[in-house]
Amino acid sequence: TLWSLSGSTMNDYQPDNIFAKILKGEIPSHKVYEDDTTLAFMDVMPQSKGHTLVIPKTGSRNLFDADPDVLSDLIVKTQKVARAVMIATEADGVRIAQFNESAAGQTVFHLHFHVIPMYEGVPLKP
Ligand code: DGP
Repeated sequence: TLWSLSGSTMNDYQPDNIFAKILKGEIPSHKVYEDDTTLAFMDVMPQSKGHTLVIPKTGSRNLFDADPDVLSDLIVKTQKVARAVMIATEADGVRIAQFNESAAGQTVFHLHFHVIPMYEGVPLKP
């Protein structure tokens, strides 16, 4: 059986997080894709050339509290964005990353997928 995650701070969505502000237009971003449910924009601290973030327009803290329908849509949109990023950057591959909670490296608590272009022989920036 699975332990219940309810009642933990992991369900806590803070509507004033940076990505919520980007969605509301309160903070500028370099948008690369947008539709009814999803926004993709350039990461301000890119780990490689073309590093892009894909986020749902609805609020989830991370993978744990995300609605399955939102997640399904988000991965399909991430596929679309990853293909476009591959072509635009002429990368040799793409890494998809997603972190949950601080211990795992999550710093912005609005669900997102990283689309990180990879170039043969080029290490990621820290
Ligand atoms: P994570 O560690 O998975 O929570 O990644 C958050 C990413 O968000 C990190 O790579 C840096 C990026 N980031 C933080 N603040 C901003 C911002 O204001 N604008 C943009 N475009 N990206 C941001």
